[in-house]
Amino acid sequence: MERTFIAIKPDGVQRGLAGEIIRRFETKGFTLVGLKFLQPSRELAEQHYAVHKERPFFAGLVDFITSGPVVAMVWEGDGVIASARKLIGATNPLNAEPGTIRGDLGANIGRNIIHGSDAPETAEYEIGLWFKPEELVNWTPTIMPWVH
Ligand code: FUP
Repeated sequence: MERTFIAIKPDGVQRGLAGEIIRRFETKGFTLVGLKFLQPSRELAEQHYAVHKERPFFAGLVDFITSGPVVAMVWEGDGVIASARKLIGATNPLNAEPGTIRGDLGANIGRNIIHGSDAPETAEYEIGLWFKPEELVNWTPTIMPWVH
């Protein structure tokens, strides 16, 4: 079963959107297997966004993601990596379709509320970066036969 890493960024937490965002993943039918609330260290943020380290927005991005608490999660389900990206919407909330999290709730590329892994390799890397194996719960909700 596929897993992806999702983080509600400091703007989403500060705006009180955590419950709304978690609800969208739950009602879609995905399974929560990891959840923690933390203010990321600079080291963690720099590792998380390592692919962007040469980009002009990197320092500001790290400042932002370390500026307050984040809800870090691992969600599981068939095709969850690509599906989560669809639920999240385009990187720039101004281009994100209505109905998506960024399209409905965000208005600025630098304050785009949520992160979701973009591919299986990044999902594996990010889950390993943010969670220890024993922090992930292997379980199957009894509702699953009704979803799939
Ligand atoms: P996404 O995968 O949709 O989160 O987007 P990217 O990995 O391309 O970018 C990571 C984060 O960098 C985005 F959430 C917002 C930030 N960013 C900027 O601030 N400016 C840019 O021009 C591009 C990305």
